[in-house]
Amino acid sequence: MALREIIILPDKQLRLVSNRIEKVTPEIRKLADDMFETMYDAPGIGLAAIQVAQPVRLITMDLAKKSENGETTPQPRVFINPEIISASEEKSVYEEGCLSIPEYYEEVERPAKVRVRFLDLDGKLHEEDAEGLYATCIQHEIDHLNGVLFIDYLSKLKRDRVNKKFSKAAKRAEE
Ligand code: GNR
Ligand code: NI
Repeated sequence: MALREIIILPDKQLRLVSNRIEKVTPEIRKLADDMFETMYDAPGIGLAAIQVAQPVRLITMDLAKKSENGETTPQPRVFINPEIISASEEKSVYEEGCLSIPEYYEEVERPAKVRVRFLDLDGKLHEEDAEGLYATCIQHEIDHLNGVLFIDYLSKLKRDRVNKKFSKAAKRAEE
């Protein structure tokens, strides 16, 4: 396993739409392994492949330490080509953060429950109902696969402020 570098705002790769995975190759397995190591090291509860600059529809997640009582508690797991196939009218608000937007947290409203379809590393198809933190996290990660960031749901004022802060930091780092 190896740590990979997490790309940070304003890296334009974060806006790419990632490609579907046609076949689980040894390269994809290695990527998933490295993503787990990178995610635990960060630490984070989820990671999309584009965050380590790989534009493929692959997500790692481990909510074990974060789940609240009574919530679905998925084990460390991999989602390949995940899709939201239905979402509740009911919404919930969660304070989100993103490893590609370090140390910035804001409340985001999303559907409270979603049904998600995905493949595992054995190419086996799964369908699951997600709620609570699991629902929030899988929506946040699938957004990454579509080039969407949680700041896109905030007011223009807040988003502009964040973008400006990270653009300035990137410019300073150049010098
Ligand atoms: O580690 C993470 N925590 C988190 C908290 C609330 C909502 C979503 C997340 S995902 C984030 C890691 C990350 O950036 N994944 O893309
Ligand atoms: Ni994120």
